[in-house]
Amino acid sequence: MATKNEPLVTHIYTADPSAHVFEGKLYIYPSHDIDHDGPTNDNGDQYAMEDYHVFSMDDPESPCVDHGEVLHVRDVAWASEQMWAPDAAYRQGTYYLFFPARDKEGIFRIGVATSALPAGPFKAEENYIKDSFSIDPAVFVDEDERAYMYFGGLWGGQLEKWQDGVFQQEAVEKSPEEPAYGPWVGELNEDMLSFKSAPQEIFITDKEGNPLLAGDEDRRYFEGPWMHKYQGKYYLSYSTGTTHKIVYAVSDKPCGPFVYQGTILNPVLGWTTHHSIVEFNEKWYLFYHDASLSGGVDHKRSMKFTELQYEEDGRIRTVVL
Ligand code: FUB
Repeated sequence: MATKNEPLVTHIYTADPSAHVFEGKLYIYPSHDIDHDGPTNDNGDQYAMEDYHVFSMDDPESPCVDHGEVLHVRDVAWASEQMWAPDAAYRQGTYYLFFPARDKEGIFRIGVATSALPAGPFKAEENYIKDSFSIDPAVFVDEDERAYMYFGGLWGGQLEKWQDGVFQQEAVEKSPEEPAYGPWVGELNEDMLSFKSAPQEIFITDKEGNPLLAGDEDRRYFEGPWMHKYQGKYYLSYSTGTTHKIVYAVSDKPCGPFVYQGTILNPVLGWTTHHSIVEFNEKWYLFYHDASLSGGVDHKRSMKFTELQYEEDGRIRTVVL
């Protein structure tokens, strides 16, 4: 049986858990952390993942089942290495696994693979999604069936290198008083394999309407976006990276602008923090990871989950672990 706030599995390291309810069960799509021989640095070279496993639980009280390897980088024609945080979606009989990886030039792109089953195995498309870049795809299918991909991550995720629409290796990071980088969003076509139009940057402001600044490291976007809808409002949650928090912002529209609200999860053990939010049987759950099982080794993380509570006015209560 899965125990709350304990690693969901201990036979392998798992990170960046994206949870969904498919066919009445909880399905989890995490990264698969492994050992590496290379350097550890701000570029994230230590996150040298090569494949994905899919997991499921009949309900939050049930054991977490490993369905095995569902996609390996060797089977992705366009990718070279670093299979980072994935997500999954369902539309009209097909399950889609969205995943970032470096292409043959070392540039992070986002690919998609398909399966008839939520537990895979998945078959990757020949090329990455046209106009995709950076990392951490999170795909949200709205009640009207329109699907949006949120993505982007700073530093190793290369988001700051795409500010002029082309990859610029030498691009410098914004200064602290400039408006912060936002995550990007692109609506997907009905085939879920391509963008309907070019993705756009999302703006996040404070409650007075001022853009969050690049130096506001407690609140500004860093990586790991997630979108969920609660009582008709769109909740964009994300990692603040250097300050290691999961925070959120709210909008009336899926593409924003979003207004910053507060903290969902305070720092956990390890540099990275990454999450997803899902409703199951009228309760809400936060899936997240930390590095407790490996004794704090940043690139060997374990997925966990806990219940998420809302205040009556829709604010999310900061999780106490
Ligand atoms: O797992 C590799 C990277 O670490 C993810 O893409 C980020 O969100 C961070 O969790």
